[in-house]
Amino acid sequence: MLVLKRLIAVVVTSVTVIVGGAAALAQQPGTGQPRPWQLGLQGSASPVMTDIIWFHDLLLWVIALITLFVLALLVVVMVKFNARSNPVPSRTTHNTTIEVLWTVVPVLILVTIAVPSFRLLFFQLHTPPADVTVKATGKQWFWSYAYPDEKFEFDSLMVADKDLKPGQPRLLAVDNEMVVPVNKVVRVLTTGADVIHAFAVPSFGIKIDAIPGRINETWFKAEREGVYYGQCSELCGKDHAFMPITVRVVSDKDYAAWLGDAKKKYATDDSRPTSVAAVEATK
Ligand SMILES: [Cu+2]
Repeated sequence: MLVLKRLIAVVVTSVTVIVGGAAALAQQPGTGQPRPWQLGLQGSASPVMTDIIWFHDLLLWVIALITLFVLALLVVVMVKFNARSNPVPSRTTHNTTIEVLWTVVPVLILVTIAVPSFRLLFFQLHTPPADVTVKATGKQWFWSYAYPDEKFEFDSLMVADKDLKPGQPRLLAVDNEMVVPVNKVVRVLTTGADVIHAFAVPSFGIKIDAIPGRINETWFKAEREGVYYGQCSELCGKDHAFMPITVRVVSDKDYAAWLGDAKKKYATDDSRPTSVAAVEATK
């Protein structure tokens, strides 16, 4: 018994130290970008991400309770039914009640999980009528954003360490940000120009492959103004880690002003077919 007590004491102490230390180090999760020593998901800035966080927390409770229950069963077995305290073991092999229970209870738990899981899946996959459409093309190794309704497109490249301005996070900031209005449904179309990339912005709860030769679709509705960062999330070559995504969410007025500027700044010459322009650009 002494050994068991010491063992329990060691386990309890180490769990307390680990959990306490992690909690002390862990910062509140940032919204829009990660924080050093952050635990958990990034904060939510969209309805989909709010639901993802809720579902994640629900699952955490379910998993924790099941794990504790199994641990308790194991401890009971170890204490009550070891060779010393229970020298003559029972020869029971079947118990209908328990067999029905351990089949039905897990099924009920899975059904309880499945209902909110499918609801979230449909919420993510069904794009509501969009206010703004942005096409994000993954390229080795940067993103291009096209606003098809406004007829312009621009490239978005990572800011090198030496050029970072105060407040710009390393490896996440870009020169030309994708800009969208606040509280509007933004439809994001993704494709790849060379290999498979993936467009992901954690605070919006979106992550979708950008595949050459096909268009994928996802959506988000940013509920607060601010700057939100993401990264390419499909290993796409040597500079995969250096093609971040920056989304700036602004008011309707600022968005209209940005659109006006952007149309001039990124104006495409419609008189030439784009393929010819692209070939000439490489010369
Ligand atoms: Cu990529």
